[in-house]
Amino acid sequence: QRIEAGLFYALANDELLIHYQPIVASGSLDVIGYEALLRWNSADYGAVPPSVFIPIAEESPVIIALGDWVVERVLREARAWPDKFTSINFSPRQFKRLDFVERLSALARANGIAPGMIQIEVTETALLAHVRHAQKIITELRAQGFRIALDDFGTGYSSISHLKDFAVDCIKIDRSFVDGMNSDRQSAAIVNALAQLANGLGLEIVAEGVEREDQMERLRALGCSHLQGFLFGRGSEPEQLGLDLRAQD
Ligand code: G
Ligand code: G
Ligand code: MN
Ligand code: NA
Repeated sequence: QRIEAGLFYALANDELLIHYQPIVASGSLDVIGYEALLRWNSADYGAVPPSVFIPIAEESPVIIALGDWVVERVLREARAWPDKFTSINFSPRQFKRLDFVERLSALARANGIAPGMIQIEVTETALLAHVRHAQKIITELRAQGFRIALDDFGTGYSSISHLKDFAVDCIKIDRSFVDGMNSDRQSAAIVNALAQLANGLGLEIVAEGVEREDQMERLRALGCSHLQGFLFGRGSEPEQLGLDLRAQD
């Protein structure tokens, strides 16, 4: 397939990069962490969004090489913000790599990053495709001190029991609920219920897709501790984050 071959080419020819999108505390609006988002600027196809190439990569061995590249790059770049956490997306196919946890631990150690500053994001739907293996990997990751977030929570085949079956640290409320908050009662009620549930379970909660002030105010009032979205930043290369990377290396 062209995209698959294109990704191998991209890996070899430096066409990939990571954008970091801020996650803020809803009270102070301090940036407390970043989500790492993979970007592909292809010489042949232009900017290809991950929503296009990740699903294709997941059907191919290239997902393993891609995941290796992302982890290596992100942990190297995250040295510039040791006091903030970094959240990395994974598809559970990437957990199939036998030394996944070991490799992540080794890279964290080599870069002097505390595992507690690294958060792994996975979707529920993806976990359900590989329940037993995913549970094993999540247990191992948490034993090493890494954090786990359930991404896009509330979409797909969601169930509150997943919060019990998969020991996670954080849930990320899908942006469709944030979008709907002002137009339908259901979305606001769901956000409110999820925030209460998270607080009751001692989980962190991040509301995604916050684009406007009124959404921010609303989410604060509903008890969301953390916010992410274009209102606070779209995501940019590390050089644009206002951090002095020259202090590194
Ligand atoms: O950035 P964008 O909204 O286009 O991302 C689309 C999807 O791609 C999101 O669901 C996001 O979780 C996923 N994604 C972004 N970066 C990575 C990555 O490095 N690895 C994996 N597996 N998925 C990613
Ligand atoms: O599935 P996941 O949550 O990992 O997807 C993250 C994607 O959501 C990123 O690719 C990013 O581009 C996109 N995103 C982040 N903030 C916003 C926002 O405020 N509005 C919209 N429409 N998309 C966003
Ligand atoms: Mn995500
Ligand atoms: Na999400």
